[in-house]
Amino acid sequence: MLTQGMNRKISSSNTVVLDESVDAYPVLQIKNKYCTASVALHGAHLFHWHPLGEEPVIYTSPSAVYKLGKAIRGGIPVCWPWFNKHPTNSSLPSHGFVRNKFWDLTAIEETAMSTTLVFSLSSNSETRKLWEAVFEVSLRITVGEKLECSLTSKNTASSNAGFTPSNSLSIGGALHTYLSVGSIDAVEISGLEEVSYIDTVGTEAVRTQLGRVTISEEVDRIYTGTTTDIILHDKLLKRKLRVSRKGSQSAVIWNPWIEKAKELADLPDDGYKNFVCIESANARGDVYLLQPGESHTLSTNVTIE
Ligand code: TA6
Repeated sequence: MLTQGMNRKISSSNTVVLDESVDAYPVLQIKNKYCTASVALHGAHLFHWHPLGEEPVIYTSPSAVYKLGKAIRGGIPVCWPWFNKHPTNSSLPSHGFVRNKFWDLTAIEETAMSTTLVFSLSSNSETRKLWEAVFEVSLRITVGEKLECSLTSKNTASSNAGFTPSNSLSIGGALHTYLSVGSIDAVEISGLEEVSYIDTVGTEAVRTQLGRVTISEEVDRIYTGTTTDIILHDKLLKRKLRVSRKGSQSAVIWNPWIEKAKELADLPDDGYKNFVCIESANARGDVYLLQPGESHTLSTNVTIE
């Protein structure tokens, strides 16, 4: 899990310490001039970001599970290389498999304004049991006054055999960001007005967003053909969170509401009141076909206004 090289990077940093308080589950605790943050090596999973002088921005369930093979309920789960169910094989894990594996810490970069952690995960015999592909995926997380997260997928197959269907990669996924809210009935989401979306609650239907998004029932929507910033207006906390995206033309808005929250063992029954997911995604038709040597970057940035 943690190599000597990783330990050296951590011990020579000024703003990152290793937290091993959970057995076999290393967490990197960050504290710099502008924020505190927590990132698990498991899933390269940021699950806490608290800018100084602000309410925490990232939501994590108090019932979250911290163990190999189970993604933390909250934070920014890295859903990759597909979003939600695999398009053709429902026996494969929902939201892909990298959020359930330990990544390598490959770099720590510190400036006066921020701390950046870089993680990577490459294909191996384990991943090939799930997905016959040769890849490297890396995640850069930068925390300071704002949060920046970018996921780069690279097709590292040899191109000796030319570009054949067997060595091209179809990449989907999402940065599945859980944003803290004062109370779910006191938020509005702008930036998606008039955008078409796939409503996946009940019988799937395609609809158009009329006005701002408000949450007063289960919401599970894939907005399509959109690249604009999405803004969460929190009337209770009196703040706006701006989510800007790159490498994404689909965005997901999710809140489980009452019944679905009860079905989630790692979320309190009333947990739905305290978050909404605004996800920078490559969902449904918004996927990228990478030939050997090609890469794609999906990013999400969160700023407080
Ligand atoms: O992003 C929305 C969604 O696809 C919902 O359908 C719901 O399943 C959510 O992700 C959480 O998925 P998870 O596998 O983390 O419980």
